[in-house]
Amino acid sequence: MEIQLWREILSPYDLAVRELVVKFEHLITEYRNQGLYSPIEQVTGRVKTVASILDKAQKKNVTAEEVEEKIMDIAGVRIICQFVEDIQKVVEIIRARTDMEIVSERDYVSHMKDSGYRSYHIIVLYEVQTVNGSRKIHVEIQIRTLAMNFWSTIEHSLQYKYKKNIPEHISEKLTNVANAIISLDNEMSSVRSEIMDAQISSQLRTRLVADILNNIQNLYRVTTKREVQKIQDEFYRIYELNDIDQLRRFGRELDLIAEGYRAQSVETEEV
Ligand code: 0O2
Repeated sequence: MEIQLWREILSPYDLAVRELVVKFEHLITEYRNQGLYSPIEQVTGRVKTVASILDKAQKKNVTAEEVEEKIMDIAGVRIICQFVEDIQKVVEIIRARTDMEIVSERDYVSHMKDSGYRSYHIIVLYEVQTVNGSRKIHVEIQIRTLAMNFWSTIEHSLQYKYKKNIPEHISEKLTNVANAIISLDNEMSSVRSEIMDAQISSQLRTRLVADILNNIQNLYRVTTKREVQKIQDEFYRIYELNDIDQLRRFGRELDLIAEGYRAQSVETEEV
């Protein structure tokens, strides 16, 4: 097949990957903006290289004409979670979506591959709009923890280096590491709620401080510099106490002050 033709073939896959990455990243933002824990930590995506498509086609006895129908992971999205429990949550999120249709699911998390590989795979059909009309594209979504991702990234590069014939002593080590990763994920799960609480309060604090600073900045426009300086000094004093409740209280007081100035300016405008 000509290079130009490959470009045309892969273009809708590229669009699908880019749209899906934006959509999943937006979910992270939504969770965090609502002060909630996000089961998704990171999202990446890629379109398989032509070389990798050709290798896979050859391995599976797939002709060039059958590639799009039979190779389901030309478009790939990877969702990384912090904890094993988050994987199921992400699977449920995907099952509930109306913008993608599940074709198949493979649970290599509960059923680890002989290689030691663990990940949850979902193949979906996803519709994209192109200049030639709409197209439904197969996309493989891989969902795994940070630890599983660490293992598979390393193992994948070794597979590449050794052309899938990883020496015995290395594959033994990889199996040991895969088992260590199961223990690591289990250990992390046992302190999941504490970690989630810590992350949520850190996010809340960051948002609270941003809101307070925003309010202080706006006050510069409506009151005297001296007055704002006093508020700012009070903010620094409370900030150093490292007490989220005091910070919250200060934020609320500042909201009331800002609200008061807003009301005053509306009255002035009306007069
Ligand atoms: P790449 O380079 O990541 O794109 P099958 O349907 O069983 O005939 P298929 O389509 O390979 O075969 O399905 P499978 O086994 O679910 O694997 C799909 C993808 O999962 C692979 O794509 C890898 O990305 C990943 N994967 C599966 N097994 C392993 C493994 O043992 N180690 C690592 N590191 N990744 C794995 P590709 O096309 O093989 O590779």
